[in-house]
Amino acid sequence: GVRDDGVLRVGSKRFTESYILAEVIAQTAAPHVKVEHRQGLGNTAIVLAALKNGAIDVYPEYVGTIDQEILRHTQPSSLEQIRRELAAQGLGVAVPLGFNNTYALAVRGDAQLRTLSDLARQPELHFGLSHEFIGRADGWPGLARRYALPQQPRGLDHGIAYEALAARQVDVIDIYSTDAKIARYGLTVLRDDRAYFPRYDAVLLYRLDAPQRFPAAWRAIAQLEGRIGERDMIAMNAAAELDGQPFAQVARQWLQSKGQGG
Ligand code: PBE
Repeated sequence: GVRDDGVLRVGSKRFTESYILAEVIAQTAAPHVKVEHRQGLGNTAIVLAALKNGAIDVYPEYVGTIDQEILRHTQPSSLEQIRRELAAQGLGVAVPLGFNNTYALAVRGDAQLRTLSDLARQPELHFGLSHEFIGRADGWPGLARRYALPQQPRGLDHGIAYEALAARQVDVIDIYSTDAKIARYGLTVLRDDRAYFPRYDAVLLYRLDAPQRFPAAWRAIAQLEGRIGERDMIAMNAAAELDGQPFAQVARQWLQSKGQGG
């Protein structure tokens, strides 16, 4: 159950953007409430379990992930439908942050490939895909089916995927479209010409009791709606991943640039 000790707990998944967004949420709430960031808890299933059992109150998630991975829909559903089903589990979704971070596949810039359909004609390509992507219904299994891909992917950590691709250990990786390393490594992101991937708009997934328990903090957090554009997010990811800045500092600088920092 909920530890009702007056502390607002923010969770994050184990990748750069999730840590940064959780810091933005935590620092936004900090003037109003005691807040704790429980960092890098794990994959979607683990962070969701933490939310449901009250270990955390809110975390940054993505609409496509909620729809397909959490609610197990195979067709995109309306936000209204998503809201209804989440509410039955005591959860809410709100505060769209302002950008889409979709999965996509990418290859080195010198590869003569443009679309996901092109991959089916190159069975010798080596795929190195993140573990969660390989296991997810909206990831590899459905993608391989949609595009009739014959390759067998090998699992790797998203944190080393770009380096493995550059070192030619693999030829194709899954990327998150707001990753700063796409531009840094000059990759070609393959066009999803059969419209496989849904939208992964960043939103907050939270316990329905959180806005009532932390009204002032929640009003501040709600002000984040629409404030983080795709460029902002890529720049923050770059500050952390390419320049090695700590997540909390990246979040603080972004908040200050928006006139909301302390
Ligand atoms: N992502 C990219 C999402 C899905 C698309 C890794 C940011 C996630 O579920 O975390």
